[in-house]
Amino acid sequence: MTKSEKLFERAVKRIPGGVNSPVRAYGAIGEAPRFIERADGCYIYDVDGNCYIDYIDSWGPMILGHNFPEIRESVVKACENGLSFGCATEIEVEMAEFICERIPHIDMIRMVNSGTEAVMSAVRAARGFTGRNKIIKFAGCYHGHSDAMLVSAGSGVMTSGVPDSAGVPAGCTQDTMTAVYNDLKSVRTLMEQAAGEVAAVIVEPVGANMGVVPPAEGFLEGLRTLCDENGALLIFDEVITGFRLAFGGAAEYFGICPDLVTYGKIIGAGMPVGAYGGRREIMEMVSPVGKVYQAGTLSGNPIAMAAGLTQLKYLYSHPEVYTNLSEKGRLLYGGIRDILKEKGIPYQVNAVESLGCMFFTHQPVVDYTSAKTSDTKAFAEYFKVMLKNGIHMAPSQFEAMFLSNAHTEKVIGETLEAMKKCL
Ligand code: KE4
Repeated sequence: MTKSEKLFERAVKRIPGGVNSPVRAYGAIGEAPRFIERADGCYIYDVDGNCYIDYIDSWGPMILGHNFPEIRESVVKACENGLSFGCATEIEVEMAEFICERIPHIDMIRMVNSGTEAVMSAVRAARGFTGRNKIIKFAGCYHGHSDAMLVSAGSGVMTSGVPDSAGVPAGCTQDTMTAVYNDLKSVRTLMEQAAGEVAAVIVEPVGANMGVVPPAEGFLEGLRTLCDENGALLIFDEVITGFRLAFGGAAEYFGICPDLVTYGKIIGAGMPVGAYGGRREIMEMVSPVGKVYQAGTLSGNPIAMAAGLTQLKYLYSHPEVYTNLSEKGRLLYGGIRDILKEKGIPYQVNAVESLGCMFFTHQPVVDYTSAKTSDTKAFAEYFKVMLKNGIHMAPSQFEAMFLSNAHTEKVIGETLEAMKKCL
């Protein structure tokens, strides 16, 4: 038995499924997950000494690559002053100012500890601000595991094949309505059905939890218009796209102004950080200044802020990272398309900049239903041979590949060579 297998045998006795987040369990793959010991740049190393080119990148935070020196040093330095005070600190002000002064649609921002918390809080703020209860989300989009969002969710929920979750009372989801991604008509119908009751539409501006599904031409603009016409707020869930597609995220990349935005992942550089922000009149609804309660012991934790702010400052002062990521995306996803063409395999490749994935289906993937036509068994076999060839990807068809600035042209070439062998 490998060390990973031995660890997994122990883990399943004491941790549900042996993991602290379901998708890590390789449930869709059918073998023991690799237990990781360390990571550096674009490489990750498991407890058995195997080295892999990493395309999980901790699900997005490691946009500069693992173990980035400036970030590591900022964390070590911050630790010398203590880990947590439960009091206001200067670096929280710096973080808020840094974001608000550079992202035009954010007047105020609140730090929390995960993307789930960010979404849960933004939804509550939207309901508090509008005095309405209904929320429209999209099938296949994943917005964390708060009760109201566990309806036709993507990511690990989709991977598990369980459409929703046990333990969520109907009362928690009765005000969550599900539309079809890239289908404005489905949104308009829901707006008409619940006229005057919709607090917000929440959307992943690029779907990345049903695999990668880009917004169709006019889709995001259409959501903006529908929200304005119906007095609803538009929430961009930018936990994945935030600070990745551009410093200003998908809002900047597509030129759409949401009313609220949620962040996670990159904002914490691998430390537990989420955030939600937006127009002052909405954010001033949030306690202690407003009537929408939201709190957190470790929110704005100084160590996490040190990591996140260092990463954001680097990204802002090195805009070439974004042009690099664009080029890396073209190399990788364009290379996959070339391989499929050469081999006459009609699988689908969806990508937006550094985010992308290959769907094991012959039909275009534009939403949850078309994503689900993918052959997940074929994906599992592909995943296993790619792993054997030193490529570490998300263990699910319904996730994204995350490129970092540490992935070189050489490494992308090696990845494509492995794909040629494995497809
Ligand atoms: P967290 O609570 O996991 O920090 O964020 C929830 C979340 C919210 N919104 C979007 C768009 C997200 O993608 C996520 C979490 N992403 C998944 C990856 N698809 C996290 C991986 C996991 O669940 O282990």
